[in-house]
Amino acid sequence: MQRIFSGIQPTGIPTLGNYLGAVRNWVKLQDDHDCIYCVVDLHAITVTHDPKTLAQATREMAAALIASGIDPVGSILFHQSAVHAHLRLSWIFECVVRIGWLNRMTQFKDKAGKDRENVSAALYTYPALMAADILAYHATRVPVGDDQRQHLELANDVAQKFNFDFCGGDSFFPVIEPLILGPAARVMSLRDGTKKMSKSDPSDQSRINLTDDADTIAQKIRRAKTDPEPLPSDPAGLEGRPEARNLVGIYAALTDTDHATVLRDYGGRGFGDYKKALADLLVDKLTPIATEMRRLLDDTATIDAILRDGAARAETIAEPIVRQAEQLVGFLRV
Ligand code: AQP
Repeated sequence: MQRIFSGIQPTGIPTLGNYLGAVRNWVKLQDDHDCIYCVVDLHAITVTHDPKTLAQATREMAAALIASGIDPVGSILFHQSAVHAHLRLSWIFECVVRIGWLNRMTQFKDKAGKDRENVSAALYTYPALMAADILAYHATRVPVGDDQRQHLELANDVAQKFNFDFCGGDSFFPVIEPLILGPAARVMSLRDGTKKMSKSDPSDQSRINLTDDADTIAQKIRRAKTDPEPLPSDPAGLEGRPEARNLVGIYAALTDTDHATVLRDYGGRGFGDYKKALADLLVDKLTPIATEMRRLLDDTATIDAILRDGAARAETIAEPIVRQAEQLVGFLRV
């Protein structure tokens, strides 16, 4: 079985974007892959964070993943800071990655914005840690949203350069294949169809959180930005209408169909009707997850035990791989 690795930052309650772009696919992949899923708390501190809430946010993210269908027994679920192999390999990769490669990363440009001189150095080198997260397990398939495609290309460049520099071209680190699946690989903000939906967006109205109740979901969808035209009857008519495209993509993803199928049913209709149907569908799909998440969070000792067990199992896989990488680099072992 091929090995899957993917991670999610405990930087807030997961959004519909995280769910449709990543987590829902993680759940499906468990059937026929060896899966390792990680709450990436080391990544979460690359931006300003509150140390008083990080541990609880990590538990909440683990609960959200289990409530969404991640099986912590059949798969491995753990938090990144508990397995030190990630950091050891990340340092090696920081020495392999070239500044010119990091300069091209659009996520850094988006997150740093105009305050570039003032963000952490770790936000800049984030893709080296991400490459280490995956390659410490020799994982070959990485399910992510479309926003992470560029980071995975960089991870492959890092692996290739490491193999060339330290292994005479042998493939010690494998090639990673991004799995970018479904019609909602990039869910956009409800307030601006050109911006991705993010859990740390300052506007709560821009996103659906997995814990939102039925009234909140209905209200956010009702207020979602749209244009004055009715829905088109085929996908070509979504061109230049980012908000309409986003709302259609969400419906398609939730019903496991595509834009064309949704537009066959709703083409020609106004957004009033469509938004009502979309809100009902969202409530139907998300309410069971929120309920299960609340139940799990009543027993934090069990969540902690799951993460501890996951970290021990993850370490068993990563430790020999990272030790071998250290040997290839030439560190003295005494
Ligand atoms: N809007 C999105 N549409 C589709 N997929 C998305 N993902 C994130 N946003 C969308 C996917 O979710 C996984 C976990 O993401 P992350 O938490 O590690 O980092 P992120 O991509 O930076 O997500 P956020 O929600 O935007 O977090 P913040 O606000 O903290 O930066 C990834 O696979 C990602 O592709």
